[in-house]
Amino acid sequence: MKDEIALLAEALHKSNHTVVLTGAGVSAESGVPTFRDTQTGLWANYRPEDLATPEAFARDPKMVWQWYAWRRQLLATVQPNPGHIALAQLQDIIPEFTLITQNVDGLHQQAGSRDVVELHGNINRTVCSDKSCSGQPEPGDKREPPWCGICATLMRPDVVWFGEAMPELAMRIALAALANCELFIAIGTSAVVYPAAGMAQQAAAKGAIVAEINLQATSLTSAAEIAIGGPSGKVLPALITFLAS
Ligand code: BJW
Ligand code: ZN
Repeated sequence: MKDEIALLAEALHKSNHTVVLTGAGVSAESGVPTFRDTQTGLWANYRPEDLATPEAFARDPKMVWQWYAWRRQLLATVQPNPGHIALAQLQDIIPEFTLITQNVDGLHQQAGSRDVVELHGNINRTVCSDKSCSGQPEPGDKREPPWCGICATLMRPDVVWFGEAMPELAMRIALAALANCELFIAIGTSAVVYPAAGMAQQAAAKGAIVAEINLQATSLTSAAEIAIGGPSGKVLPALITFLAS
């Protein structure tokens, strides 16, 4: 692993613009279950893929709302881990850096990362199901989900479900960065969910070096010039130490 970290450090030294794409694995060491981990307790019988859809919300809004409420409660108890902190430090020691995350937990920002491109939204924000409406619930509305104070439509978490488009601005920034970067690093993502899953290839097509940090092999591993098998909470701080030495 030491040799790969040295290779990645060298690639970072040479790169004028680096894009990092993160997934749920980066938050795993904070105690946030990865998306495709077995669900626990109350949710053991549900596949996340069956809950994170507009169809599930239309069918049973209360259940989907309660699943998100459960996840928000869990997030309120966790902290950024050394991997998040190392990525925030990286931003300050290399030239141009774009951090794109599929995570909705806000832990990169909590760790100090700036201008994070949130591809799948943020679980701590709530929006009206009518995306053209900027309403919020009336204070004290205890319904699950609460209703929009302007148009009385159901509120929903501000996240991207299957079949929904990415936030326009986030996607625009991400695509511009992919077209310009010299190094692309995928960290802690299974790379199965598009469009994020296609980003390594998009960057490579424009000439970028592709690197990966993951506990397991993914569809990206064989095509990556540098593949580091290990937990991001250990690999990323080791990388910072290497860069500083
Ligand atoms: C560690 C670690 C440690 C663990 N250190 N590593 C066929 C081809 C192409 C596309 C499609 C297709 N069929 C359908 C589609 C489209 C669909 C899609 O991609 N489906 C696939 C499943 C096939 N995509 C969409 O629908 C997207 N929208 C779209 O395409 O819109 C088109 C459109 C355009 C214009 C108008 C309208 C529509 C939307 C996708 C939205 C995904 N949303 C979710 C939920 C977000 C909200 C929430 O959190 O509830 O996003 S799904 C879920 O998966 C979540 C995640 O961000 C995302 C990715 O998961 P991630 O981060 O990779 O996590 P895991 O759990 O999969 O992997 C963790 C990894 O970490 C593992 O590899 C571990 O080994 C590793 N790991 N510990 C390092 N310590
Ligand atoms: Zn509304």
